[in-house]
Amino acid sequence: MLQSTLAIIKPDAVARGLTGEILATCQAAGLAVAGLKMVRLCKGQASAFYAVHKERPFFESLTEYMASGPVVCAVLRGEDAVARYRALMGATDPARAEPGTLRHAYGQSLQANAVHGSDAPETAAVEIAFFFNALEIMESI
Ligand code: FUP
Repeated sequence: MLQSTLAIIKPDAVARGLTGEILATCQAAGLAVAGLKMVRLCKGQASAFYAVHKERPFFESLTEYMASGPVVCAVLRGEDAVARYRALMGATDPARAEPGTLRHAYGQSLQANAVHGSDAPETAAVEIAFFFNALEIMESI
């Protein structure tokens, strides 16, 4: 099924100049870029984005980190894009991520793990709408 998912290149990866490489890897894996922007979240916006984790012990640190510098957000589209991009990202902890995955290649720690990806089609719809309006998402690419 043709799906869209939200990818975020996190502050550590943007700061290290990895945006182009990460987007190229996604495209080479058959995920088309249907929307793209760089934003700097404030702490409140990062907290809203990660609200599902607000009771977790790492929430404060995670949201500080996500607001620590610019992030690059992309709408990725393709067949089964949600699951395929999750597989391309690898495990949350880069130390456990398989070779060939983005987090294995670029992640630095459990928190600074280079990339985010939506975990289900329903979540993807909410997360895409958090960052993009309709005009900013290409219907066909
Ligand atoms: P993922 O879906 O792989 O991004 O992972 P989660 O939704 O479980 O976690 C969201 C983010 O919280 C992760 F990308 C990294 C961060 N995190 C921590 O900093 N510490 C933890 O123990 C777990 C997650």
